[in-house]
Amino acid sequence: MSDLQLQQYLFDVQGYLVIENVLSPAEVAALNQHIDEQQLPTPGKRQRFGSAPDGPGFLQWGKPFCDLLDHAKIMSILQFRLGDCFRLDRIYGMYMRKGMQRGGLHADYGATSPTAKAKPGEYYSFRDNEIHNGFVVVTWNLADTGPAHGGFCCIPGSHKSNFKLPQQISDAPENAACVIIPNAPAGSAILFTEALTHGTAAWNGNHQRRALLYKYCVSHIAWTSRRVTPPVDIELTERQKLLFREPADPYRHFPSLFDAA
Ligand SMILES: O=C(O)CCC(=O)C(=O)O
Ligand SMILES: [Fe+2]
Repeated sequence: MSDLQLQQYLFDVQGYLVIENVLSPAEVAALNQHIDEQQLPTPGKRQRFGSAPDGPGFLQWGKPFCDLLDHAKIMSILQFRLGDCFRLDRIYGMYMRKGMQRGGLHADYGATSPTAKAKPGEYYSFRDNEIHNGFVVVTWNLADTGPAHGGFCCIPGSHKSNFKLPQQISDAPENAACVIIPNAPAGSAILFTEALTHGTAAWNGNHQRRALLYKYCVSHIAWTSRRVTPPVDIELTERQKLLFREPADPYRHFPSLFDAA
């Protein structure tokens, strides 16, 4: 079995995947250096930086941020759920310092999504026109995250759940054995479907959490009516430019990203 088949199996079963050593220590250091240069306020009430839409967000901070848009190690995994035609929907960075509290568990699609009409404990039958998995996030870890520190947390397999998240788990995810904080060292990428029930665990690390989140949609759906715009004066490849296109029907009005590669 190829590595890709293994990744496909695990991504399908778990709803997320951690790929280690995608970025070298030098690449991680370069991205962190660019972030340092922004002189952002100390993380506190705010956990996010460099968000877009609107504008290009942190992509404007340097080419290394743009190189991640279609990094070779992630494209074939994005293709599992998004097919050949997808677009960049939004981006933001996350930073946290010791003592920062957790966020709530959530899912954007499926039984636990805010728009689902599922009742707790009742089987939720999916309708044909429901969007389940059209949205995949790539989180680039610029600092170690995992059970000892905090960071991204999720309920593996929950993207396939037919029942709404029970209130007990939502109230105290830190006490629920089904909620895990995957080990994801600096230089790793976490890919997850937004149908997965996930969230942010409290940060206990002595170091600052730093992550860059790139969120991709199948080409014909969009999360908002606002768009990430390409950075100014940074040269993008033809394939990277496609990621900034307006939503459109795959193939007919939105080209395959894999022909241009
Ligand atoms: O990495 C995290 O802390 C979770 C971020 C999140 O909730 C999301 O990307 O939708
Ligand atoms: Fe989320």
